[in-house]
Amino acid sequence: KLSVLSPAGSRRVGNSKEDIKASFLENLFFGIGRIPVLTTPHDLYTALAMTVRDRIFQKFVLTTETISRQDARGVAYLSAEYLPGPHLANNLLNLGITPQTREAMEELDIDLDELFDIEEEPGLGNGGLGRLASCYLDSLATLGIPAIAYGIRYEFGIFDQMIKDGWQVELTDKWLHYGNPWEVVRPETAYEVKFGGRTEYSKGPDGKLSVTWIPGSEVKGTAYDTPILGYQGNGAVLRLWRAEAIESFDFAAFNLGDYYRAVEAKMISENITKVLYPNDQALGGKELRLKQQYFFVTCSLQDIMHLHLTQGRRIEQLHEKFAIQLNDTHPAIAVAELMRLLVDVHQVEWEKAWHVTQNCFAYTNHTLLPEALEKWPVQLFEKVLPRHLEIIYEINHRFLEELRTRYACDDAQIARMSIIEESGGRYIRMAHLATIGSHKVNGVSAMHSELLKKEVLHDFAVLSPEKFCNITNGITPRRFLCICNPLLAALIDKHVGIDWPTNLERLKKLEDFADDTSFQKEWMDIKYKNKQNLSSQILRQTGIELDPAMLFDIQAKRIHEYKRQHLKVLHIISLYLRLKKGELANFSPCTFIFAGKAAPGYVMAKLIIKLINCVAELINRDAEVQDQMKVIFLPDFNVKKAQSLYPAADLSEQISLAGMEASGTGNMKFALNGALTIGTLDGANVEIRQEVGEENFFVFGHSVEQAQAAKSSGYHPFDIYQQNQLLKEVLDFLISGALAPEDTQLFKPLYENLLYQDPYMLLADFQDYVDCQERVYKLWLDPGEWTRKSILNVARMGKFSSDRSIKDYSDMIWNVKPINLM
Ligand code: DL6
Repeated sequence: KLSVLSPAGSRRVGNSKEDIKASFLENLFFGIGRIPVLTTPHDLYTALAMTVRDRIFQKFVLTTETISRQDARGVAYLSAEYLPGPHLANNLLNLGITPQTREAMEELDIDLDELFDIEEEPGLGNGGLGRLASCYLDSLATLGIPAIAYGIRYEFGIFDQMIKDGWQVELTDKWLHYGNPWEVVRPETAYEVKFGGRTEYSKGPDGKLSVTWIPGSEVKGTAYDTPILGYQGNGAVLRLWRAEAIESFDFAAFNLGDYYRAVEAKMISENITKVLYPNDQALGGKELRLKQQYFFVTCSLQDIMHLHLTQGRRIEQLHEKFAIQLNDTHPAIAVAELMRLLVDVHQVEWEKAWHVTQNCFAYTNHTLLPEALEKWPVQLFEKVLPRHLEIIYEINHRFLEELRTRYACDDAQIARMSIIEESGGRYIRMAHLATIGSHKVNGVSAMHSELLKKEVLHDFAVLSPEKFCNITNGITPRRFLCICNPLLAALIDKHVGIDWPTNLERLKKLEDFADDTSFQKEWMDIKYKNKQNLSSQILRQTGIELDPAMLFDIQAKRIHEYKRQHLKVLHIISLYLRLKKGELANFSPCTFIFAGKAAPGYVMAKLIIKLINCVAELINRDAEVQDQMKVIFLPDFNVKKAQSLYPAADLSEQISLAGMEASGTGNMKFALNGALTIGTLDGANVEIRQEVGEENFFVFGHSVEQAQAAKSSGYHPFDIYQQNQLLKEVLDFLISGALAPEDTQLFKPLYENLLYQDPYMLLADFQDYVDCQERVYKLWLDPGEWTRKSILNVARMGKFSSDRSIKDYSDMIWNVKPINLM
């Protein structure tokens, strides 16, 4: 009887303005015990969130029930990071009830936009990788593919960024401060997690050897579920694990009067999910990080097995019902853990268990940067996960044996491919473990996937070419157009029809209007309004006034040397110096906007932030250039801020050194909102340029091959410095004292790094970048032509919908199909 729980007729899930208003007031009263006159804005937000949540649950329960009835094959997405962004506006959009909710709130004198502003977003990721996971979850739900996304419920997500005297200051994130109305805790969905200790071997009566892991400590992982509603329909779930003590209170210790020790275990256990590591491309080698990874992986695998077995299936069939995706190597320990669960706990024979494991897992690589390729010191591993080390040795032993016997590999190749790195200390290479334990490995853009096969995983790709494939990243057009740019979305609705959010290729129809001057005018007006909105936000936040008529040139992403924010700075300084000397002929007044966080321990990245702010200070105060240029560093870049930056950009900066950016997804978000791109031939830029047309994309800089050739023939940045007068002036300006009069040596580390090493080849690309920007300014002088190109960019972005990426994963890797809700 309980299964007929869909209260379809209830007001609680009704979609009319009246129903929404009534349930909002009910939630305010019964849910949080308030009456309208005594509420805080946060109460109002929570009551509305509860109102929306009721409606989501109705759909969610239906989806779950259908999946279980149809016994459908599903996806488990394992990711240590998610960046969902604010939920409220997204859920309203997906339920299709934004207009009536707005009206209902208006009748109560409540401004819906103010409630949107109040929401704290879950910052459970560092950048592109976490946001990609959230876009994919949105698409999985929208497409109706049975999916659970597993991760960690960090109590403190990515730090909040403040700028003080031009420097980044990190503040603790407080996303859970006022509670989280979008999640439900499932105390009964909890699993035990062991750490440390030792293993014991014993022979059973049948003569078989069995292993027991005697842990040094144990904690429990409890599930917190956030239902994720797809656009107009189905649901998926984001299941995040929180670490808790198995017993939160040690009565024995308490009775001995040791109060501190009585709660110590609880504190130590909870530490595991306390905080997100804020490094986006570098490995810490920290014990707690390894514990975090193992913690969420084992909870997730135990949960998957539980779901599988409660459906009455055999454990050996796990791979028939679940495709498990490893989002980078952060969850790669899953390969050893699934083997442990199958062999040690479920007594499956090794060969059978390995078959199940390899057929369950697929691995996505997101980086080629050597410092981001995870490897763990064997010693640390042995201390935290002794049983897993044994299992990894066994996997490796069998794998290397196969290399010798079946492929006749020589010792050098065997050493290169081994899971264990032996040079200068012993390490476990997680990318090798993930590759060997998976049936598919993919890169995230065509170029990255090729480089992956050529470089980082070359030996593996030669031996098993069929394992490797490419799935170019994508973004959800619901959040990154419908929600963030409602004016443009409405214009598109009018001219293309309303089904483009789930069929992004439909945008092609916009090509018909690219030359239509009245359409161009509407297009330009919308961009102008979006720039006005951003300007008021920036005025509020920084006190700096902007002119929306200027070209808005934006670079928003993590601060990293390979992304080359400092190349943009060198360019800005060159413009400034030339303007001051009256030498700048082809220039269009420009506002340069930067946003992004630096890893707290990344000294050079933090110096780049300081540099941007010093340049901003100098230029914004110089009356002579006031109406020519402005420089802004917008603090605390997050999903919410991103949503106002993308629609306001005229020019998107995607200027990493070719071969460094695996894909990029900001590049797609800017272009989908009508920005033209200036970029290198790196990551997904290459495919964006192919799609939008070479003539609608500003390309510059060394290609991967050229950069590699330049490096291998001996790259001498100092020679470039000496030969290029403008570049020399710009670089010397860094240490002239003009930027930091109180400390002329401040930027010397940056200056010297560029002159004598320049690992990301800024100097090699500088002149080409300056020249390319001149072409940008020339085009800006022709608003009709600029707008035509902007329209064509949007029209041709269909490929970059995350729905396309998820369809590719479904067909090429997961072999899953949408469920049928009928
Ligand atoms: O695939 C998502 C995103 C790409 O768009 C970026 O180009 C890439 O840098 C990023 N990779 C990482 C790797 N982190 N680790 N480890 O964040 O992935």
